[in-house]
Amino acid sequence: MVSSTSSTFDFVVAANRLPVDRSVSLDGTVTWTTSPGGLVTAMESVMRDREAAWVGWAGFPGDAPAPFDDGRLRLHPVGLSAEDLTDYYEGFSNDTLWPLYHDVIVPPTYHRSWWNAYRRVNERFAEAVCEVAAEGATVWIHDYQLQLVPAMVRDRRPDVRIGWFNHIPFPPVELFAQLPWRAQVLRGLLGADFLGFQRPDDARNFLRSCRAVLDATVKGDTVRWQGSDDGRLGGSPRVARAAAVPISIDAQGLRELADSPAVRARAAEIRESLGNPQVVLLGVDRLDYTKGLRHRLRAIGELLADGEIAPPEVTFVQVATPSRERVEAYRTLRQQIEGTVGRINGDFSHLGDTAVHYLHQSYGREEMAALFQVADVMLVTPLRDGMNLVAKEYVTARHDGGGALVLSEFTGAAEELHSAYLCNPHDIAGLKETILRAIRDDHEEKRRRMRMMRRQVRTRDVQAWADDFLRALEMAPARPPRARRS
Ligand code: GDG
Repeated sequence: MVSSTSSTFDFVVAANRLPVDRSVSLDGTVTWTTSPGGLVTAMESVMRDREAAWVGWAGFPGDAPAPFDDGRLRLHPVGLSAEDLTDYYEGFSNDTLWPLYHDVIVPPTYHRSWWNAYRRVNERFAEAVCEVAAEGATVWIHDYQLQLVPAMVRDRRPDVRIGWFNHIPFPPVELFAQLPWRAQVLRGLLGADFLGFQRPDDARNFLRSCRAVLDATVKGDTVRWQGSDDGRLGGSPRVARAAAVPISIDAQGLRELADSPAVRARAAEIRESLGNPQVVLLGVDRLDYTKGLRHRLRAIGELLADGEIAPPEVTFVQVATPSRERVEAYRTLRQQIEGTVGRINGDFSHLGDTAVHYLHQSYGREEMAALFQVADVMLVTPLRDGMNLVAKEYVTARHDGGGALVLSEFTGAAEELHSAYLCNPHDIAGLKETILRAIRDDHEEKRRRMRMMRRQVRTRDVQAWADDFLRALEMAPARPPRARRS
């Protein structure tokens, strides 16, 4: 470990958001609470024995608050103005990159002013990283919002080791090539020593893009390139390795929570309040066009119309967590979904028997764990999803061995959860059949499937993910020995 002064750290994480939320009481007292989530849990354990700092936005517009400590972790806020939020975050990140990287389900919007804001904000993150990173530090940069940071840090600090992890898919070069700033984004990423992706196909797509766009040399999973930021040859040589390191969940923590008397009692209460149906179908998603909500509702609507399912015996609960509500595509989606739910309920609900329970709200972790336990069939049907943690959470929370998972082939999770009822959400007839199979298959078959998936998530949990990533980063660009199977 490199010795650290009070302001430099040998392990630095950079992510769009800090892992804390601020609340201000009426008398003006500011308190910070740790935001729940797998990334925070995973990082906590890798940061525990190190001098570590986390660089990220504090969650409100304006000047950055002064750096502060949360236990042993130094939190280093990056300030974003209201304009940065509109152009860098809602604009370039969520209305350009997000749709482009998710198979252009909606058309990406390309604005030069958004790109300029993205570059400007990435510079700010890079400066903050360099400020806190000790000589020879390990820097772990997260996600599509910060793709230029690896090279920006590399240019300033050749001494540090840089890893980047993409939480979302990396698109095929045929789609990526649309991006007017495709070469700049790849050059940005090539500042890293190791690039981690959810699926082997994402890593391959990235490597192919490097070859096609930058004319880089790709051998196996390693890319070599010598260029400079203005596109002329002759910059400093870059060598990076790109591979799949699929993210996971804190399986033990969730198992313990789901098994707690309070959560079990709440699960029973929820089932009762739904009128004790024979089958509860559940969906839990951010309200996002990638999650396949329209297709799912289409299938449910048709199953109700066909008389294959009907309340009160079968009921569908859809939690649609509010998301990105200032982006037009999300506002349109909400209108469409709510219109469809209204039509389905108008046609198929009866007094006291609701066909679709639609909840546009966020819930606490306990409530989510209770909902998972109530679900006889979990519907995870995205059109494209980097991983989808909900699938892994569901199989883990059903510690009683019950339940069934319908899972889209277009999720990263489908690469690991082979025993799910896999579906193509675009094929409505096929989706309907798969839902019916998941409802009607015999108990033993469903238990067998759930058992295999639970074991998979337990052995490849979020800790294993973080360990694998850091091992690959430590060795990069060499290939680390085969991942240990516990
Ligand atoms: C991105 C990638 C990748 C949802 N509603 C509530 C709530 N949640 C929790 C879920 C789950 C998480 O949020 C959502 O994770 P997902 O993986 O399903 O999806 P994204 O938000 O799109 O995440 C994705 C992920 O990054 C990690 O790399 O898997 O592919 O798109 O944990 O349970 N949690 C609580 N209340 C809610 O209302 N407490």
